[in-house]
Amino acid sequence: MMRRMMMVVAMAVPVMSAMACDLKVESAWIREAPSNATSLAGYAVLSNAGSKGLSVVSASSAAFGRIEMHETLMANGIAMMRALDKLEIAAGGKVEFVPGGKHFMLINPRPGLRSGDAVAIKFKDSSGCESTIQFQVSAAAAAATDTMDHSKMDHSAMHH
Ligand SMILES: [Cu+2]
Repeated sequence: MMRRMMMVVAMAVPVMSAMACDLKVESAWIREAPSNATSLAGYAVLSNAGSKGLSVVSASSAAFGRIEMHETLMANGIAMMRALDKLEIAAGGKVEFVPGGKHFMLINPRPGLRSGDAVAIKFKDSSGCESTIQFQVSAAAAAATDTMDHSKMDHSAMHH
């Protein structure tokens, strides 16, 4: 009985992954950080190609212990971060994760991630659809797009 269950699960996987998700993730990159960093920040443009609203409910990767979705808020001139348990995207809408704004908090990174590396991150939306996106580790993208020096924010000390 157990063996039969396992077979069914294994056969279901290719069908799921071949299904096109309404969630699209583009311009995905991770800011390169010193090798002792306890968390990295990831950025991307997320859009909903479907005709109904969706929400991103989780992100995970073999390269990180945990991934959270954060937004940055200014309070009395100090940047604070808040964790989002899900991210809603309207039909046809898009949400940008950019330095100084929303970001993926990539906690406990695998050591040795360097500019030029690609890291797979799996997203799951509210319909159960999963899509795996390659994020490029980059130092150059950080320099080109940074408007706020997020790298000096001590993520590890933040309370969520
Ligand atoms: Cu954060």
